[in-house]
Amino acid sequence: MFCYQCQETAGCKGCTTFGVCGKSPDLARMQDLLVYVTKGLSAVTTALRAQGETVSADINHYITINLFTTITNANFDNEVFYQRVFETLRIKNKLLDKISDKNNLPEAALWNASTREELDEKSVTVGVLSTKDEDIRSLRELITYGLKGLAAYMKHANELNYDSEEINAFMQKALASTLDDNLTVDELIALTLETGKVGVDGMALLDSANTGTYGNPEITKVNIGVRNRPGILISGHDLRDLEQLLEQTKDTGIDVYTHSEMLPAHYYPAFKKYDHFVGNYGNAWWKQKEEFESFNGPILMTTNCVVPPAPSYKHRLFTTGAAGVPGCVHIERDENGYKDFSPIIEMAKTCQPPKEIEKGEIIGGFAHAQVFALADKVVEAVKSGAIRKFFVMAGCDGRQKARNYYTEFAKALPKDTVILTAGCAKYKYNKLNLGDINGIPRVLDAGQCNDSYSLALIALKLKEAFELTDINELPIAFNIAWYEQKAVIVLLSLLYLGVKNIHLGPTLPAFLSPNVAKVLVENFGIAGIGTVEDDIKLFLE
Ligand code: FS2
Ligand code: SF4
Repeated sequence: MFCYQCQETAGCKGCTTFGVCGKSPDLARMQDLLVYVTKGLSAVTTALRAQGETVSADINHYITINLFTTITNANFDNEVFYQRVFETLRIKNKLLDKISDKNNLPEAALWNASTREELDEKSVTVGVLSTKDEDIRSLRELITYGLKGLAAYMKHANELNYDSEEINAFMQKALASTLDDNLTVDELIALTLETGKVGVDGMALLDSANTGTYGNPEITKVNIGVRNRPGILISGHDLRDLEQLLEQTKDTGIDVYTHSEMLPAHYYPAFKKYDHFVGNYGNAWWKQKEEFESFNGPILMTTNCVVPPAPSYKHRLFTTGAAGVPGCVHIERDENGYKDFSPIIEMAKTCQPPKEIEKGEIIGGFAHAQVFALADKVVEAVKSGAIRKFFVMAGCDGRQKARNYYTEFAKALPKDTVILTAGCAKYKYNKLNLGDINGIPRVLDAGQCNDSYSLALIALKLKEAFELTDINELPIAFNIAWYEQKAVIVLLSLLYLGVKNIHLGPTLPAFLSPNVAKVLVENFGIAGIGTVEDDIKLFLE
């Protein structure tokens, strides 16, 4: 196996014997094969569009979920990948009949198989290292990982009946382009930036889906303690799953708690009507082994990040959507999107209430509409000097010790600075009680990682308020933590919006070849992190 798609890749180079995340070599090669056949299918759909034909929403969605299942910590069930490869080939073979000229199609579009042995054999030949040129490989993977992140966001929007033919068509064209040996480094760099542009469109679509369905997030205090009734813990990013779970648990005597990236659900007006939606339990994804143990009740994982569960609570772990763990019950949607969560509810009734691990409240809900409502106050605080600088510290959390940098950085920031956050990165500093500036909390949480879009809108709004021509003239610094591929699409989107000098840590992606890294450094001022002391000095200069 060879995988270097996430920040925790072994030795900052690549996982070659077993994934640090728990991905086995067999799973890795089948994920590689699913990406390969999905690119092949995308080449076929792209050719069909060029012939003037339409591609159905079902096929677009199938491609989206294929990519999503290969994201770090989403799906550990190898059987799912065999099935998805077979189904992808079936869909593609049907479409191939409609192509008038097959001569220009890549090998991945024409390859076919009917037995598991054939899949096994092929899977070891189509991985990352099958692209020999280091720079081409780096750019192909950068684009592919950005598209995986975008696929995750599209899937959530699709669940709420929001979709975009332009985004789907671009994603498939870009996937097909990563198979094209005629593309030069410069052309692939241009495609990388275009991926960032469509990334903005994708995040905007999901923002419309979430806020159009559940209202605009508003300032909210979220309880982090527990009650004395049995509970269900829901994690991941899918708000439609949460809505269905809340509906189905009404009046059952069961409470519902969020974990990790589901915390921002509390900020949406639509979920406030549920008395049994009690609070947030625990921290970021990587602490789930201890926290799922002490929660005592069933846990529903709607997306990544899943940590392969310990035997002690594995029977209590359920998955849905793109998430999967062999041996755990997976709950499928029916053709109308309905999910029957009764096995989870029945189990919860037999469980002890959660063990309390903390008490108190945290505050959040500072997505674009809420911050725009406070814009006068914020602009005034900047003009008067009460706020000297904003620090965008969005992104991901992870298990590496080096990430304590972000806690120390937040603690060391001067009291006239404000942190803008989104994603699970927030857990490094959202319980530090950093105080407020004239009533504006010093940590403003916009929401999930996709709500980094809100942070970009807030920056653009400030640019307008201060009548600046360049976003980089604002008193905003970007010190972003990344882990998996959704952070890659967020990064590419920020680059597309013209944000310069982003610091990215705790380490730069292993998939950036020295030449590609050089392009990012020279054109965008991308940099890694140093010591807390040096970085604060640098940022405040
Ligand atoms: Fe955290 Fe994991 Fe949000 Fe990532 S829970 S690293 O999926 O997408 O952020
Ligand atoms: Fe390694 Fe990350 Fe790939 Fe898992 S996803 S195998 S940890 S690089």
